[in-house]
Amino acid sequence: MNITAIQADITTLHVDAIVNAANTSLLGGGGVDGAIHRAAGPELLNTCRTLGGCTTGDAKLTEGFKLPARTIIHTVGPVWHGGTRGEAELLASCYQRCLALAESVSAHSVAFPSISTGVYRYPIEAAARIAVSTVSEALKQGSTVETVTFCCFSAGDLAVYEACLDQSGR
Ligand code: AR6
Repeated sequence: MNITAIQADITTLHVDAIVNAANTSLLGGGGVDGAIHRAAGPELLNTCRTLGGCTTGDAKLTEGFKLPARTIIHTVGPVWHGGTRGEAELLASCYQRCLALAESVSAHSVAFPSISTGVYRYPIEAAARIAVSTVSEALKQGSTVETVTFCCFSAGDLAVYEACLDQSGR
C-alpha cells in the first residue's frame, strides 16, 4: 500500500482512475470538475447525461475518454455548513465509495483531488485528515488498489496533506 501526495493537475496523471469532485447533477461545473470535462472532451458530458446524477457522499463511474486515466470516478462531496450537517461522514463516504468503485473495475492506482475544499469550502486541514485516515483504513482491509495519490492543486494544500500523511505514520 502506497499513499502519497503530489502537486499536479489531476487531468495529466497516468493512473488507472482519477476522481472528480462533481456536483449532484454530474453535468460539469468549475474547479477540478471543469478541468476534467475540458480535458476528457465532450463525450464525457454525453455519458454523464445518462447517469441520472449522484447523491452527496456517493460516486459513479465513467471511462476516461481523452484523459490518460482509463476511468473517472465522479463523487459528490458535502458543502461545508459549519460541520453540523454530517459533513465529515459524507466526506468519508466519498473516499470509501470511490475506492469501492475503483476495486469494481480492478484499478490498481487511483488519484484523488481534495474533495469539497474548493467551491464547497470544507476546511482543508479537517478534510485532509479525513481523506488520509479513510483511505488508509480502506486499503488496510485489502483492495485491488495499491497506490493512492492525493493530487493537490496548490503548494499550501500539498503541505497540509504531507503533514497528515506524516502524522498517520505512512
Ligand atoms: N487538478 C487537481 N486539483 C484541482 C484542479 C485540477 N486540475 N482544479 C482545481 N483543483 P473544487 P469542490 C482543486 O472547487 O470544493 C465544481 O463546480 C481545487 O484547488 O473543484 O468539491 C463542481 O461542479 C481544490 O483544492 O471542488 C461542484 O459544483 C479541489 O480541487 C463544486 O465545484 C476541489 O475544489 C464542487 O466543489
